[in-house]
Amino acid sequence: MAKPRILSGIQTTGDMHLGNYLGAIRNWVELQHSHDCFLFMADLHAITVPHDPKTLAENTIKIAATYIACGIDPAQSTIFVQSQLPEHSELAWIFNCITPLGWLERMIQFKEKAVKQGDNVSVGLMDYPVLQAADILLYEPDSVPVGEDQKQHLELTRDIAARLNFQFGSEDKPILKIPEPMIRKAGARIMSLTDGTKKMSKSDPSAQSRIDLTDDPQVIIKKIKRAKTDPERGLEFDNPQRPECHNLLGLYQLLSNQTKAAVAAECKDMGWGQFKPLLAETTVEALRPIQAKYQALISDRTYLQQVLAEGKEKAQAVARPTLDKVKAAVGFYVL
Ligand code: AQP
Repeated sequence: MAKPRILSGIQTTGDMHLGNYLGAIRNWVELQHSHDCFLFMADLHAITVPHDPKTLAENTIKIAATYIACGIDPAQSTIFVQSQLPEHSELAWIFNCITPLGWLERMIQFKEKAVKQGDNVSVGLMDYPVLQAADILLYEPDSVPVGEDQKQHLELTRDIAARLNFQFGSEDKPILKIPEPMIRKAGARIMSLTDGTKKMSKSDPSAQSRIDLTDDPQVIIKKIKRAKTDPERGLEFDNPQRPECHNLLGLYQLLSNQTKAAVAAECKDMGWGQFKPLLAETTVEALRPIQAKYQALISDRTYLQQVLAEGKEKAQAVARPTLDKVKAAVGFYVL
């Protein structure tokens, strides 16, 4: 029996951090044994905010290398670059023409990101979730791994698919398959090292706010040493007055592969002076094998090119027929 299919991606907006790893990639590594995974670099999404053309391609190849270094196996999973498949933009255009503007105006992520752009908000930023709907629906996945922040976008994807099916299909013969959300395990939302209420993010202007997967041990130790804490003694999860404490304990739990209860018991009497070196060492050791593999991969451009070329071919073999099906249903002239 065919494995259920999932699809996910990461924007090529900068270097990958612990949040991307613990919140996304590490789950995909596990899922690839039981699922047929389509994993891509979202470079079309990366240009919805101002970007540097000198780093876009390099960010793309670095993310591909990171996926593999973290354990994504190109022989099992399909790794590809979004912009290399015109099917994504083409389906997004068709979706643009059936999506009511009001649906997009309600998107929380748009409102949050638009504030940061001031007068320079692009149409692309508003259209971000429509492109995301195209990314997903082209591959007819059974489910889509989503964090809390992406739930609203997946709902929109489902609404767009249902609208297309309703307008151009029939009840017994839907055009697009409507995917289910795959809600991520709790505790995988990693927060900034400088503010425990803000998510760790590639685009945060402060490098101190995140640990990049390629940070060397000395940098990791320094960042953890400087991480924001509080004056209390004894460490605990789930105290809303202590978001940084919750976040750093959560990082330790995930990186040391322990249960929450075990970490709570181990750290309940610790002070920061004892805990921070422990977290730093655990982080350095957890990232060591990933970093070694990454360094080997990033200097082997021929191999990475080959993975991406094969990924493109495998992705297109699924995406093209879906797009053709939609174009035929919408009524385009077919040669
Ligand atoms: N802090 C985080 N904790 C847990 N998961 C996270 N992800 C990102 N940050 C965290 C997950 O990583 C995947 C890819 O995210 P993305 O790069 O496409 O977009 P994002 O969520 O907007 O990530 P960033 O780092 O904050 O990027 P910028 O700064 O460019 O917007 C997603 O599965 C996401 O949930």
